Order: sequence, then structure tokens, then C-alpha cells
Amino acid sequence: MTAVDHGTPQESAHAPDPWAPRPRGFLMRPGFARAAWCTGLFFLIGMYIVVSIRWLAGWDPVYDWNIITPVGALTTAPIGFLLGIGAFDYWLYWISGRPTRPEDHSGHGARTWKDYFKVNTDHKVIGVQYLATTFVFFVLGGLMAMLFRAELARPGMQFVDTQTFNGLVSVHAALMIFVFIIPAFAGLANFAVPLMLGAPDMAFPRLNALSYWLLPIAGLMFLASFLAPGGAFATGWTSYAPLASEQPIGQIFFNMGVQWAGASSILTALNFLVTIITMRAPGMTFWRMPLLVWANFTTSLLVVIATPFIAGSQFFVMFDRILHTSFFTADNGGYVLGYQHIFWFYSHPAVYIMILPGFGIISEIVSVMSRKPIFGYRLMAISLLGILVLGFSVWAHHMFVAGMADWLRVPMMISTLLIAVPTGVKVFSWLATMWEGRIRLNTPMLFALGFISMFVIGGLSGIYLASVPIDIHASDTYFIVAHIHYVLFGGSVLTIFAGIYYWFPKMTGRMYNERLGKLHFWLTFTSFNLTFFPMHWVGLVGMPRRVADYADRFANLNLFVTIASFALGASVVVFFYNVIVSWARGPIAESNPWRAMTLEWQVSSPPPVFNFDEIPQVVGGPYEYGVPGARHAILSGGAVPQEART
Ligand code: HEM
Ligand SMILES: [Cu+2]
Repeated sequence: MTAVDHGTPQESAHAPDPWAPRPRGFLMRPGFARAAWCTGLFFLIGMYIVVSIRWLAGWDPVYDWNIITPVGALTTAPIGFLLGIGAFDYWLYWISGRPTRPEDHSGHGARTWKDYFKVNTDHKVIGVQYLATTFVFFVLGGLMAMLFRAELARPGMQFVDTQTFNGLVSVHAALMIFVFIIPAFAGLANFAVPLMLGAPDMAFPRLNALSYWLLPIAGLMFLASFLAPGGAFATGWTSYAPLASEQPIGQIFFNMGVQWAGASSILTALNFLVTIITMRAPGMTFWRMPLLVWANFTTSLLVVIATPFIAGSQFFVMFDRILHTSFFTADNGGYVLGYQHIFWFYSHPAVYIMILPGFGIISEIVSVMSRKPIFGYRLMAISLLGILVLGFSVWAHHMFVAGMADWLRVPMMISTLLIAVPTGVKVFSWLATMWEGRIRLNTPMLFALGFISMFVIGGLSGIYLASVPIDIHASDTYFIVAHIHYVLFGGSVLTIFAGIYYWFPKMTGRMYNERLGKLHFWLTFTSFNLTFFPMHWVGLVGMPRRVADYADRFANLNLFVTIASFALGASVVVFFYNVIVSWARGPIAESNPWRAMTLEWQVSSPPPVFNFDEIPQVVGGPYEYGVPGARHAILSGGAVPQEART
């Protein structure tokens, strides 16, 4: 492999390069082969630590799988995997005090498809790695949903037993939340944010690669729980204690999977924060940043503040099981309700972690496709900050029926209602942006419109739920399931699709098929509503959530929902067909097919390895469509950025 030339041609011509890494054999080179044996070796090391401590202490049994699993299989083995795949190579070389060698950038940028399966430090490659991986988990999570919907098509038990049913529901939710929605947004942002800032990459490219490689570990851990004796973890994605500490051992796969996914989120969020604060191009003030960047700035703050709480809660639950502590047990002075407080102190902000990046995507698309400046740009950014702050003051609206202190209910109800205000500001601003605009109804815009309408329904049912008396009636029914799917599918998932279609030409250098894109939208939009809207009804008349069997009077609606859910599953096939075929054979994309002003569209599609051949100079706001003579940035080398040609 030749070193990439970066500016000093006389050097690269030299014969033996004293710093060149020695060629290494198949098993020693970073990659999946080394990852395989390192994983096994580190599992044995973890097991050895446990067994030797137990043997020395004289504890019986020496081989206790309740301890070996969390230490060997869920902690040290993943570290071995990361080591093997090569996530630590540079740092270990540096720590070991060996002579510095010049960076040859060979681990940066993808030259063949094989480079996507290696540790790569290019934010654009990492963005695609994130998206591809998260969509694998999306499909698996979706298949699980179809399986338990099949079980729910008729009352009585048909296909699975109740523990397996609960396992399917729980793993479905865990995959969707922790290894699909949250990291899919991280993938889109990874691709777009440095380009939008005019930066060559993220602030910490190696940390960025590490964040990505933590993700498959978390997802595989959730999936592997099906292999554990007693089955997968089965206490829902909320995993309430003390039930969770008394469940079969599959439960600790959730406790630990959340740690790996959480570590990935936190590292990425730190990277975004530092990138956004320190890597903006000259002239890119905070008030000139695209709203997608603002959205990821606020999301990253939410992540770094909130995620440690869920990490803590899961460790405590696990310690209650394996170390016999009593954080959340009713005896020995534990605080049972404490679990829910800590969990929701993360998980309410987490619902904003799962929607704010989507708000950013939609702001980009609505403005560009309406050929109008975004309405109330500063208020849009401020409302994100408002949600960030208020989001930490509403967690106990998930606990109105949990038996917490009565006096907490009304303050939590009021703060929850308040948070609808900044959210409403955003919705009205998108509508005002479209008002009298020259709307282009292409696939990204259709998904944006679908998002706005569906998210409003989800927000409205949220406001209902915020009021204590309604929540007491609706809590733990299918009404909640309807609410969360209107906000998470109608909200987050539609924005992920919108973002993928919008940046597809930039990511791949090719155009997707517009007809198939529209077909995908309409199939998704209709089957989504047919699946989830009836759940409001069946919930209000009393069907509980998270049950494998139900009363006969709910049978018709459930059959209807199940059929619709299969149509929803099938609609995804159109998406995959479009993406895969277009990536391989689609028409070559121009650099700026949407005539957008933000910086990522001012470079080629796909962009050069280091994004900008010269540093752009930012001179104005990002959305001045239709404003005569307005410019967002000036790129040297004669390339004048696209002006608004409405
Ligand atoms: C106007 C904004 C919103 C309000 C007022 C609101 C209110 C609520 C309330 C009160 C609950 C508790 C229901 C219960 O368990 O009894 C709830 C549940 C939930 N909400 Fe929202 N919500 C809003 C927006 C969102 C958004 C944007 C998301 C995610 C993107 C979201 C995701 C969820 C989820 C996942 C649950 C269910 C938690 C569980 O599994 O128990 N909500 N919401
Ligand atoms: Cu909440």
C-alpha cells in the first residue's frame, strides 16, 4: 500500500521509509480475523480473573456464570474485539513510546467498499458505517415486531410463550432506541456536521472511529441475550427494578448493552461539542450555523448530561443481582422507586435526544425545498435550548401512577405542558417557512411533511398524557404505544428517511430513484397510520400494553393492526431496493442538486477526502433563499457558492 502523498512529493519518492509499519500477517493485522481471536482471548482473561478471585477467596461455586458472563462475555471480550479490529492501534503505539511516525492518512477515506469494514477515521465513512449498521438493527427489530404482532393477531397464545413474547417486545424496543434511532442520527450528523461547518473532519477522528465500533457490540449484546438460559431480557426497554434484578440472566445483556451504546453516544457527543465549538470555518458564528448543527449541539449537551444517569441505573440493577447490593430492593433499606426516578431522568431527555436531530434535518429540508429563509431562525435555535433546559424538569410525568410523592405530580404536569411551547414554536416556524414558498414535493420534502403532520398527532397525545387524570386512565395501555410510535416512528424515523434521501446524492455521488422514493413514502405513511392510529382507540377502551394475550372484544382491531403492520414492514423493502440499486447504478449526482446554500453542497458529490480544498469564508446566514445577492459563504479558487435562484 503506498502512502498517500500530502504535499511533500520529494519525500514519498524515497526508497525504504524507516517509519513504515512492518507488514504483518493475516492474524496480526487489524481486522476481523484479529478481532475474532482477541475476543476469545479476552473472554478467557475475564473468566480467569473471576475464577481466580473466587478460588482464592474460597467462594463456591468457583465457576459462577452469573459473574463470568458480565465480566468475561460482556466486558473484557468486547474490549478484545475493539483491540483486534484496530480501534486502539494508534494510541497503543503512542503510549508505548515508539518514535512518532508521520500520518500517512491511509486510514482516512474509503477507496474501495472494503474500507467500510475497517477502522476508518474519515467522518464521511464513519457516517455511512453508522447508517448501514443501524439499519441492520432496524430490520432485525422490525422482524421481531412482526413476529409479536403475529402473536397478537388473535387472542390466546399461538406462536410463542409469554416469556419469549416479553423478550421480543423488549429486544425490539432496545434495538430501535439504543442502536437504531439514536445512532442513526449520529451517523447522519457525522456525515453532515463537519461539512456544514467548513471543517476537514471531526475534532477527534480516532475517537470518532472508536465511538462507531462500540455500537455493533451493544446491538449484538441485545441480540445475544436470546441465547442466554431463560431467554432474552423481558422487562421492556424501561427494565424496571426490582423485577429486573430477579429475571433470568438474559437481563444483564440489557444492563451491559446499554453501557456500550451509552459510551458510544457520550464519546460522539463530546466530539460534536468540541467540533462545533472549535472547528467552525472563519466567519461561521453561532448565529450563522445551519439548524442541523444547532440541533446536534443541543442534542450533544443532552447526551453528555443525561446518559450517565441510565448508565448508573443499569449498573445498580446489575450490582443488586451479582454483588447483592440493595440499591433498588425493598428489603435492606433500598429505594425501589429510585430506579424509576434515575431511569426517567435520563429517558425523558432521551426522547429529545431522539427527536432534536430530526428537527434539524427537517429545518434544512423545509427551507431548501420551499425556497424561503427559515422563519424565525434565532427563535428556532433558542427553542432548541429551551427544550434542552425544560427537558430535565419533566421526568416524573412517567410516574404519575408509580406511587411517588403526590406533591410532585402537579409541578411535573405543568412543566410537561410548558415543554409543548418550544415544540410548538418549531412546528409553526416550519409552517410559516412553507407559507407562500415555491414548494418542491420531492421525496425528502414528502417525508418532512409526513413528519410534521404525524409529529403533531404524537405531540397532542403527549399533551393529553401530561394531564394527570388522563394519564391515570391511559397509563400502561395501548394509548401509550400509539403515542410513542407517533413520536418515534412518525417523528424520528420519518426524519431519518428524509435525511437519507436528502444527503444521498452527497454521500454516494449518485441520485436515488425519485419514483421509488415517493412510493416508499406513501406506502410507509399509509401503513404507519393504519398500524398505529387504531392503537389509540384500543388503548382507551382498556387494552393493556406489553401483553401476549387479550380479551376477545379487542380481537378485530388487533387483527387489523397486525395486517397493517405487515404492510409497514414490506414498505421498507422499497427503500432498500432504491438505496442499493441507486448506489450501484444510479445517475451521477451533481454537486448541488437541491440548489442549497449550506456548505456541504458547495463541494463535489461525494466530497474530497478532506472536504474542502481551501477553507471557506462564511459571510452570511445559511438560508437566505430568494434574497437577492445573499451569500452564505465564499469559497476561494473562483467557485462562487450557489446563490438563491428562485
Ligand atoms: C408535546 C410533547 C410531549 C409530551 C407532552 C409528552 C408526554 C408524555 C407523557 C406524559 C408520557 C407518559 C405516559 C405514561 O407512561 O403514562 C409519555 C410517554 C412517552 N413519550 Fe412522550 N411526550 C411528548 C413528546 C414526546 C416525544 C418527542 C417523544 C420521542 C421522540 C416521546 C416519547 C415517549 C415515549 C417513548 C413514552 C413511553 C415511555 C414508556 O415506555 O413508558 N414523547 N409522553
Ligand atoms: Cu417523558
